Amino acid sequence: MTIMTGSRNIVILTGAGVSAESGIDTFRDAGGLWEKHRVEDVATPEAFARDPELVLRFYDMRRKAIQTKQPNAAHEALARLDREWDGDLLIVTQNVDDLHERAGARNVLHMHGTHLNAWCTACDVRSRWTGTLIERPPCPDCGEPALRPDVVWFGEMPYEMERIYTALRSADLFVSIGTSGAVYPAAGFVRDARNLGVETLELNLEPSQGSHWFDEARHGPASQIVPSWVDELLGG
Ligand code: BJW
Repeated sequence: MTIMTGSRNIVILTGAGVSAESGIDTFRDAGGLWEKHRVEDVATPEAFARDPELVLRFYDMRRKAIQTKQPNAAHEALARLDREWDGDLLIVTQNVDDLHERAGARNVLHMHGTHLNAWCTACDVRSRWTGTLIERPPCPDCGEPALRPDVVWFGEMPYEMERIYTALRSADLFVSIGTSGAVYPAAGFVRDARNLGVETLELNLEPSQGSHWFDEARHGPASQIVPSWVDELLGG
């Protein structure tokens, strides 16, 4: 099946698998983050209220690590598509790293937030943050020691849902890359897209939990299958 030849507006959802070959741990693969840390201990607002030091240490460690990583061929290919595609294109990433941007992509929406922001729970201002939070530094805006990682934990509302659904409503093609399809609402986008009559394509190492919902699925490492799909799309 060859889909997408007539596509003009594209929404791309990315997950941890797109950054795996850059050396950033995924969550649910063997050896992934949720094997080493319990979700309930580090990725809920209740965990942060109960043991802020544990949570801040977990995110400080990951914020430091991502700054040593580099975009891979999948990020580069998506940045090229972002540059050269003449329809609308939105990259909705669940990832909190900045590798799409460092590869040069411009139309990126971080629905689960970003490691490189701190969010002040006192004044609600977000500030770029590359250092640590464990020492409870003052907010650059209001001075209160009330900063938390600007990431979306379980039970919190992902960012910019309206903008995502607006893009899906005018899309011709929805592409899901490197995500297990385990976490909602992102895992539901494929069904939302189908209901809207949008064609759907999965690019993942292996079939995801929702693989059967896609019109087409291609399986393999993102660094290989994403560049070849982008070549196909831009060449066709
Ligand atoms: C490769 C590869 C390679 C590897 N190449 N591929 C019951 C039913 C339905 C929903 C719920 C429910 N109970 C609770 C909920 C809601 C809950 C939820 O979904 N829970 C599930 C566990 C069931 N969701 C929420 O709470 C969300 N909020 C919410 O729903 O608000 C209400 C709402 C209502 C209506 C509309 C809108 C909102 C919030 C979810 C927040 C998720 N946060 C995290 C942490 C972020 C910060 C951090 O990084 O620490 O986000 S959890 C974690 O999972 C992270 C990720 O973004 C997210 C998804 O993970 P991802 O990216 O898919 O990674 P993996 O590891 O799962 O998969 C990697 C994939 O890559 C695999 O398939 C590999 O095969 C593949 N791969 N190497 C290509 N080289």
